[in-house]
Formats: sequence, structure tokens, C-alpha cells
Amino acid sequence: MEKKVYFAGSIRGGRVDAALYRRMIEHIKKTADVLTEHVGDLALSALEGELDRDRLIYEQDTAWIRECDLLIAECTCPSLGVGYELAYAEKLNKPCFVFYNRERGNLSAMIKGDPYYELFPYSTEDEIVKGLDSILK
Ligand code: 6K6
Repeated sequence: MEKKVYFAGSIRGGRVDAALYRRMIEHIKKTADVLTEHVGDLALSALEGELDRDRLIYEQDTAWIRECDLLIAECTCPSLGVGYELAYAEKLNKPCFVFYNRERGNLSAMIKGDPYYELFPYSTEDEIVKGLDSILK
């Protein structure tokens, strides 16, 4: 059976890297199931938000983290939600892999300094692909 991957990327933290998330998700989908394809949806806005809807998002996303085999996060664009997801996954002992652009990203010390997370600093998308393949092999 294919591995279930929870892909985490910024939404309300900013959508500057949405197209990159989509390319990463498409690559992961060649060999695994991605539970969170919407993170790479270019039509998804950073602005919308209503409490009832947000509660449903929280319930669904935390259920998917409990269900996943591993979590892959793209952390170049800082996001409270992605930080929360990483901490939630760590508490459940889910393997967590953190990608960030070493030129553009200023990764939080709370992620970079936590030895639980396997870090993948990159400069090119080729390095991202190699990193993803090494995780999913
Ligand atoms: C509607 C259609 C698709 O998505 C929506 C509404 N928003 C969200 N839906 C699902 N997951 C979300 C949504 N907003 C945030 N998240 C989760 O938090 C994702 O799994 C992201 O990894 C993370 C982003 O957090 P913020 O703080 O940048 O929004």
C-alpha cells in the first residue's frame, strides 16, 4: 500500500510559494498518497476565514495528521499553521521532514533547533526532488 503523506505549506501565512507546493505535491503523488492536495491549490486565498469553517478545517487536518505515515513541510514562508502541524505530528511520533530555501528562508529556531525534525535546506528544485525521493524510496 502507498504511504500516506501529509503535506504542509503556508496558507494564511502567505501564498507566495503555492506553485512550488503544487509541484512538490505532484512529485510526491508519483509514489505516495497526498492527504492535503488543497495546500497546492493556486485558487486558494490566504484571506478567507470563518470560525465554524475553521473548526472543521482544524478537525479534518488534525485527523489527517493522526492518519498519515509521515509529514513533509515546506517552511520557507513562515506559517503558524505549519508550525502547529509540525508540533502536533512530533507529539504523535510521526516522521517529519522540513524543506526550506536556504537563501530565502529564515527558519524559526523552534523548528531548526528541534533535533526531531529532519531538515532539507535547498537552493534548487533539483535538490528538493532528490530530498523527496530519498524520503519516499
Ligand atoms: C478551503 C479549500 C481548501 O482549503 C480551504 C480553507 N483552508 C484550509 N483548508 C485546509 N487546511 C488548511 C486551511 N488553512 C490552513 N490549513 C492547514 O494549515 C494546512 O494543512 C496548512 O499546512 C497549514 C497552513 O496554515 P496557515 O496558518 O498558513 O493558514
